[in-house]
Amino acid sequence: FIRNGDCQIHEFPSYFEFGISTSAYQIEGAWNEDGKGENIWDRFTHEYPNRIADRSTGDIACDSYRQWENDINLVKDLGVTYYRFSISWSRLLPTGFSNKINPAGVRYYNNIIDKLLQNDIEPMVTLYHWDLPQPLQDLGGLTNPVIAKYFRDYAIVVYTLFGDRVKKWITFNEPWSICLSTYENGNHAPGIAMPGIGCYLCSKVLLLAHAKAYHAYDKRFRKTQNGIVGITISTFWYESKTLSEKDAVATERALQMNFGWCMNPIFSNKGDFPKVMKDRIEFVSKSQNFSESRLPTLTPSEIKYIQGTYDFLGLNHYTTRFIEEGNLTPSQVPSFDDDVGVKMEVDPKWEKSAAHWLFVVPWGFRRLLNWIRVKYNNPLVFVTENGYPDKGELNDEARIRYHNQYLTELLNSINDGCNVQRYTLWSLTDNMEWSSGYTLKFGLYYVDFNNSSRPRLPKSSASYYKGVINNRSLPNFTNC
Ligand code: GBH
Repeated sequence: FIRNGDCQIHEFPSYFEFGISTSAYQIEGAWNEDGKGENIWDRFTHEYPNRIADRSTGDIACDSYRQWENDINLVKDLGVTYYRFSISWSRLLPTGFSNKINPAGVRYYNNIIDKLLQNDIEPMVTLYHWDLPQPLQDLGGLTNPVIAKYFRDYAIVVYTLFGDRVKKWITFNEPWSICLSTYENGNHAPGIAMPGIGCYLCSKVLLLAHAKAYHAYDKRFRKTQNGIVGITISTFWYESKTLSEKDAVATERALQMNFGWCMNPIFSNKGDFPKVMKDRIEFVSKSQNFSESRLPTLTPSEIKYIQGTYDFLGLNHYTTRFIEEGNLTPSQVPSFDDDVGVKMEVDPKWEKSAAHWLFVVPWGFRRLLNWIRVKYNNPLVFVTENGYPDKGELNDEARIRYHNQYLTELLNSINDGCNVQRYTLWSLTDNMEWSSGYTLKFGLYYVDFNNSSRPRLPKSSASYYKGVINNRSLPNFTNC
């Protein structure tokens, strides 16, 4: 399904925009200052230091709560036209509920938004980048359907306060990561491992929460504010390891059960979870003696309510795996991996990164973008993250190579007819990489975390990215 030859365009089209991204918990710090409430990452890092690679926390992180002005100067210096950041729910609503708004939180995000606009940088705001207010977790977090309503209330507060100036909204960052890391393997806060059960409950609540926030915007804000609302979904690319029918079927199932899981209900014409996913989980659940599928049903009215709730797709993409058919005989113990039933592999020739999960496979990006074009009727795509982890080198040649190769494939995808209009590099500065703490660095700017004033220094990749943005083309365009 890749259409044309390579190399028809070397320059990014005039409509194409470059941006840079961060998230609140990973950069802000000031976890308990000026009225901010506790969130699940505060609680998790404080209570279970062992579960973070370097026993660190986001208590100070990059100190961006104080250094936001400097950070916007760094954003400005790159020459990007927009900045993707997230709002900390509990900085704005300390208890998570919308009856009490924290004025210092309002001030903080107003300052950021105003300063961005003064510098001709568009704010692109994520409502939920993994930092749920702790009181909502105490009620069951994203497995409790009532949280969908509280998320809508939070979204309404945010639209009301900032929607006069913010015109691009992302409801959730990465449902797949939220559901699996939180409730399947428990690697992320609040660290609840309920394999084969928690992740599916979470996905339904998350979809309803997203849809409620979307409809609220539609009904009450779109007319006056004139912005757009989407969701960011992440996925690896999965490539069949062989040409066999069996492996091709397994590969499609892997794509459907990872990416399609939350993509289908929102972006497909029919809505609902993918059929192959429903069938497989129902079959495995029954054979494990459950009375019904562990994947909750979406009722016809829920399907209708969720379907079509997007103005764009936010896509996070980092890496690729090869797929083979797995052992399809269900084990006695439920788990997501067992439900998917495939074997995932990497090619030993693929270049490694500092993260065990990330291999450099640029061509997978183009395959993915084309698969989305074909399967989902060529939606408007904003790439909301793509990044490379290393140990923090200032002369970060490997990061430059990674981005140049992935951007080459993005250009090829545009040439193939994919409607990709934005590329957002992850990330502005080195930051708190969740369970990996400060052991993995994705920044264009180095941050000295041993120095209490957290000085920033540009890496080589910062000038590389500046050059791409300024020239609107890639150095050493190698695909020709
Ligand atoms: C993004 O997730 C996040 O949005 C961002 O906050 C983060 O800083 C960035 O990536 C870099 O990681 O250890 O084998 O269980 C990317 C998708 C999903 C990648 C979970 C790592 C864990 C793999 N992530 N995955 S594993």
